[in-house]
Amino acid sequence: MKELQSRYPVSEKAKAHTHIDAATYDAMYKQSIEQPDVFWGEQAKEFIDWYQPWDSVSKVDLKNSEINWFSGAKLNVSYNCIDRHLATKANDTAIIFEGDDPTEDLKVTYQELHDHVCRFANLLKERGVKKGDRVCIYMPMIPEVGYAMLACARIGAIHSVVFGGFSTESIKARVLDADCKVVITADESLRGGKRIPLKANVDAAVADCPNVHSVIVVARTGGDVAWNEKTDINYEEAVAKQSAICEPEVMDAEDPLFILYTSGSTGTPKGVVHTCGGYILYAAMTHKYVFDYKPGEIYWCTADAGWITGHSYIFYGPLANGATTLVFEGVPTYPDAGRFWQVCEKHKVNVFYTAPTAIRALMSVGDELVNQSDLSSLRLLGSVGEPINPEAWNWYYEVVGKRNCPIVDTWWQTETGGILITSLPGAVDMKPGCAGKPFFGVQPALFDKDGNTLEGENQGLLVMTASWPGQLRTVYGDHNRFYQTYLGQYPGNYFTGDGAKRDEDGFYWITGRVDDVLNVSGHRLGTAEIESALVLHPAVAEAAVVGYPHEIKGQGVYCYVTLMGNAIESDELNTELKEFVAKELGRFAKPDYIQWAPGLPKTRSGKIMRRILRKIAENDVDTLGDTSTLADPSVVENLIDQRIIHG
Ligand code: 6R9
Repeated sequence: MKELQSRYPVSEKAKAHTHIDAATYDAMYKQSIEQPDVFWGEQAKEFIDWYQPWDSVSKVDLKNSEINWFSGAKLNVSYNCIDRHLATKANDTAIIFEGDDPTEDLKVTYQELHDHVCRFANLLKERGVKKGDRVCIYMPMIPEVGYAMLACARIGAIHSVVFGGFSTESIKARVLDADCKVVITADESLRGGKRIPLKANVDAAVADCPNVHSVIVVARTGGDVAWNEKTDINYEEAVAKQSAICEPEVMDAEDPLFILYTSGSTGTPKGVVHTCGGYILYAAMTHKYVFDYKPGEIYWCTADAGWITGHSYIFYGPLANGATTLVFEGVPTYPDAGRFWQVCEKHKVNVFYTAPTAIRALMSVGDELVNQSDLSSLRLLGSVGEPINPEAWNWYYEVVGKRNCPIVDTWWQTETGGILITSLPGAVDMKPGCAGKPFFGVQPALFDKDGNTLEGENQGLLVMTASWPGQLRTVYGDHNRFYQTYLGQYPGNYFTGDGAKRDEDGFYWITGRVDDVLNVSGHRLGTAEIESALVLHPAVAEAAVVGYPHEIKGQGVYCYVTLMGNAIESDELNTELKEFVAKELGRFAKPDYIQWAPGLPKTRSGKIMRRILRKIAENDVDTLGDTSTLADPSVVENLIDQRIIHG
């Protein structure tokens, strides 16, 4: 492998393909900052079809948590993702489905997508779903998850997609928080040849959700499921009776489009709310420019629909642009660790967007499986979810992209709706490990913890000093929490929760979360959530959870557990507690290590000193820092002695 360069200039090939060259980027960025309303007004006309124009482009007051884009304008997101393409693209492929089983695939044209979505929308209406109602979607990665989302958008219902890897408890909490009355699910999902009982998980969840009156069940595997005649609806039978015409509901630009729950540093997950107009504009525009998407190209984002990346860059952004988007049901390692590359060859994928954790895992099995597939269709590679370490970047660039594909390292969040910082492929040089430069209209700044602006080459807390159309508008049911979490810390600014460095060229390098949020295989997990799950177990008195660097997952989960007086430390209990967390939260949250902690290091005021726990978990015990505020220093010595040394 060639030596890693610290900077890769924009290639001639990328320049020849791009919508946005360096000069255009500079000019457009300048206008987007100096005349945001003029800029966004023009973009909104170019990217989106509106039933009625806006009264004002932006009405934003971050200090008072008021964010409005395109007030007064009317549109429908499903119309923008489907109907408007029918005149020219009815027979073009909208969705390529690639099943878990490599022999199973399917193409869905825009006309077929239209008909599926309309039938589904009519079914929802028949079940009494109206504009503004919340619908929970807990589905495998099959085209129907997209139909369900777009059907909600069509009738103005607000979807809340719950990742198919979440457990019963997580579904229940989300259904109750948003008071969803309808749940859309499947009998089972298929991942890596294994069946996961989605319907059974929903059944257990809705047993405690008295307002759920309908559970719509897609038959994915045909597996046996319990059937409740009062609530359960067989999707295939029910949609067959529906008309393939459903007029889109005329929505206000600021009507909610969806809720998506995400982990924070405290309390239960927050229902991030995105609205119709600003979100769809931002998703469409970033999809076109960041991936330099051109009509006819095959685009594949490997995320799950249960995360924001699946929302914005599998469904909404690509479909708004009339793209062909690939929906993959399986996992990167089934039937073998060459699956991603086999799928790229099979469907002649041009743009491939995945996460560093997947890249690291596939890198660890070697180059051979990559080289067995013909990857000559690839034009551009993307990365999202966590910082990509330069070694993984280099492998992605050399072995997967054959030095022929730019890599876009895209930094963004559930809350931002779309990509905020990245290097536009035809305009900005690439630096491995560096997210790059702000997208149009995005104004990053670095603050110290007191909110002073840090100028020039510097490192600090990453904030946004101005709004952009894709920004979240509130936390569902708790506008005050929205303010406290994002806007109140540095009034007038959006606080990201991430730290960053800005280099001499004005490029941003994300250093990771500065709060108690872990990033495990690209999944956001609050340490507080794992702690709350642990203390639900009768043997656990107290728990503290920290992250540590993990070669493949980015971060691993390390727990310190203090048992109840009558409980006894044992390997069996250790395993049981790990399984308990997996059951409460989902398998991806399963702790890597649990260390028994007779006591936890606390300040005299009783605050757990996580800084010390992190050091011990990282096996970096020589520089514990200031320990003078510890109530009982012997606690730390014990934890150091008993620490788990991992590879
Ligand atoms: C899109 C998504 C958001 C958090 C974010 C940051 C981390 C995402 C990144 C990245 C470095 C990147 N993150 N992309 N860190 N470089 N390119 O992942 O949303 O699940 O809400 O996570 O992920 O820490 O704050 P979400």
